[in-house]
Amino acid sequence: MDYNFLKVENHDNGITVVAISVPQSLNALNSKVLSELERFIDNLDISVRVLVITGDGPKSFVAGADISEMKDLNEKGGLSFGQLGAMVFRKIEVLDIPVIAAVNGYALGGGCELAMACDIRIASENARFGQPETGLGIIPGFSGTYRLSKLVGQAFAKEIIYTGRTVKSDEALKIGLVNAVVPQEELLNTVMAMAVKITANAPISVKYAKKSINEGYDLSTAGAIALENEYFAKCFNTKDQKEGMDAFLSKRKASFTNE
Ligand code: DAK
Repeated sequence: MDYNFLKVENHDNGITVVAISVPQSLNALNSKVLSELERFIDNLDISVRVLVITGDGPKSFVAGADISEMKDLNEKGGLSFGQLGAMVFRKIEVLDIPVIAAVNGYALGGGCELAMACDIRIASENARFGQPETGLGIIPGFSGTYRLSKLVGQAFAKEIIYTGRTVKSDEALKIGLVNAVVPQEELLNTVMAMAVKITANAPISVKYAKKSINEGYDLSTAGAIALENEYFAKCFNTKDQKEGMDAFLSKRKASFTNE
């Protein structure tokens, strides 16, 4: 499939890396880029086990939503632009496979929001996070008020959003916005090693674990426990559960078939 703003690498170990590539704007997201990202997500091959999202080039993951496109929007236009981004990011969040953000530089505004829609964030030392929207006369519009509060708690989310300040990678790690920080030259290798570890496990288990964590988060304690129990039980319908346990008891490496 052809893309103008995405560079896609399909590795034969079930890992796909997609880089947002809009060099003239530090990979800012305009509606064409968002629509392309949606098409890419909708057409992801069933054999892909882990998706990695990164930014093209050494400087920026995504420097936000495209300010030149947003500048002249009215309320109706703002609503549809916000809905497009929010919908694409939600598709990423609920994908059946884990999505890792390899944050290789600026992750501002919509870039921070894109990273937060991923399951796991690994940042390079030069990564810079932030939600600078209040300085532009808007608020985060791709679900950033919600996801940042969820990830780092309301106190930090409010401070970061009200001030619009930049969060360096070491602070992002401290407040739980990212899982790890590594030197830039090690970023993709680190992410790929993590992805390989995930692909060694039973795909259905990884999928149900993701669904249980995501869907359980918005439920009551009792509801979340009941939901986990349902997904746990479903695992026993799979060949991979038999294989995983048989392999353990036979002291051999499991060979999962995603059945
Ligand atoms: N949009 C458009 N162009 C951008 C851009 C952006 N977000 N970020 C950078 N660029 C462009 C610059 O304009 C510049 O273009 P030229 O002048 O070369 O033509 C080029 O990229 C290189 O940028 P700089 O020259 O500024 O590079 P520096 O290294 O000096 O600075 C920077 C890098 C990332 C610190 C700086 O570019 C910067 O502050 N960029 C803006 C970051 C930002 O504010 N991002 C948040 C955008 S707002 C909503 C929907 C969505 C959103 C909100 C509401 N609804 C409508 C519901 C989301 C909003 C955002 O994400």
